[in-house]
Amino acid sequence: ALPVPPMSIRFDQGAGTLSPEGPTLTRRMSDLEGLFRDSEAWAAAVADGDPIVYSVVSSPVPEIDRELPQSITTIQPGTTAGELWMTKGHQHPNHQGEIYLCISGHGGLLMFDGTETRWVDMTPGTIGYMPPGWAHRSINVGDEPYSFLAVYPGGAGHDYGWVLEHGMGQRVLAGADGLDFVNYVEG
Ligand code: M6P
Ligand code: ZN
Repeated sequence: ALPVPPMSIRFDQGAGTLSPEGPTLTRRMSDLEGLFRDSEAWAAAVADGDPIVYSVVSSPVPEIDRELPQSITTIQPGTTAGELWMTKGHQHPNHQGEIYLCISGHGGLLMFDGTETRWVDMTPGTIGYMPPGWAHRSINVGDEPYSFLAVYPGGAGHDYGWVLEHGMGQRVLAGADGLDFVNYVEG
């Protein structure tokens, strides 16, 4: 990836696009293998149309050291066997920080350092801070799409295996009376 000049970047909320744009990513249910508590319900959702769970549009700022890339993630509302739709979640291999700014909808930021979990409620205007060493996953807890801006060091990277190996400490289910937080392993 080549360096880019100083620039402004516009987000079109209606279209969900950035201009100028960089890579975009669409994650369907099949991309979230091994992450939902109920793997049979996950497989049934994959078989039944494999819905889009979230998309990530990026600016053209490259993911290389000393650059500061940004992306906007939009998670659709939904549940799989009660578990709220979410991102895969990842750890930064070299333990670097990151911020999220909620743009629209209602979400939550689940963080896990291997021992403790933390939850940040995300409504428009909220900035969630992920310190170095805290794996992070975003969850749509509302009934409309949840969108947030991410800003992160270009060399941060994405370690998805860490989450498959360690989990995220907690899972977030849609309860009759709000959110239900359950232990990751035994659910
Ligand atoms: C945010 C940032 C991105 C990340 C995306 C989706 O936009 O943290 O770096 O890729 O969320 O999350 P995940 O990579 O866990 O699927
Ligand atoms: Zn990250």
